[in-house]
Amino acid sequence: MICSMVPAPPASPMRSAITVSLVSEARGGPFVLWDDLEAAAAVAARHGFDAIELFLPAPDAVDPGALRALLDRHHLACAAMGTGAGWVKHRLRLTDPDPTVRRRAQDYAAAFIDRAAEVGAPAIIGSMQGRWGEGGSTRDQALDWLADGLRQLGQRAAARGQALLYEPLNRYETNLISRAEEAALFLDQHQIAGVQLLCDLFHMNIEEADIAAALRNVRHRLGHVHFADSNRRAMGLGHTALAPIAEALHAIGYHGFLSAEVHPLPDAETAAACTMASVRSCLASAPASERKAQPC
Ligand code: LER
Ligand code: MN
Repeated sequence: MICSMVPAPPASPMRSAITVSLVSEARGGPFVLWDDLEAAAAVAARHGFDAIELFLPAPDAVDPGALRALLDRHHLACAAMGTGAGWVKHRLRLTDPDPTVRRRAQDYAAAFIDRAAEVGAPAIIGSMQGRWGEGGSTRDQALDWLADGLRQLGQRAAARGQALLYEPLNRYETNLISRAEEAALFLDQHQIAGVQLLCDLFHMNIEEADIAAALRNVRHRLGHVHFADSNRRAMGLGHTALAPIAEALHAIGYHGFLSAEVHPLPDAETAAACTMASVRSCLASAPASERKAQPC
């Protein structure tokens, strides 16, 4: 089947996005489009995406006016901005045992929140959440620092009309919180306002017993979805069953982005086309359907 032949579905509150990385240190990471923002926007628009999700090397790496103009030219939104450069370039984490490093991590993430808000987007706390145990920190200490950091950053985002997105990561990337329901409970118990969950279907494939049930159970906090198949290729190129996930997203009235944070395999064009085909099948799906996403 040729992915581009899948017809556009009826209007849905869920929207499509594709990732763009300008961070050379993240080379080999799960981003579809690389290095050239102008070219990436053109590719995203050509495939019919609603938005791009940006992974920038610094909060001020792109001029917000120029970025807005580029987005407008291609009728795209900015779905979100990742803060991961704080970790991959500067080794900054919200749970570092050194209070000076925690402060710098807060300031760095805050600058991303401000820049993202200027283009109407939320920032993401993913790898900047860190881990416990390094430098002698306990899990409880690290979770307290994470709660403090998310609370302050969530307030900052809310003051700018945005949510902050907090992303549970799989066990190989963090030892803090890896499951969506545990993450929602953590935010609820600490009464952390202004923070929504980013559920990455790749991490969930590793950590959750039932991805669709987990999505239903965090409906009150769900703000963004990284739309990836089991092998972190485009949805449709692995073995994740899309139908129950689509059914859950419809059932909870999810109205955020389905954003392709996947490897550009076998190449970026195919990853983009397969993602769009799967997004369309998700948007058009009958709730009870048990269909797998159409492979390309
Ligand atoms: C990393 O695995 C990931 O999923 C990113 O979205 C974290 O920022
Ligand atoms: Mn992710």
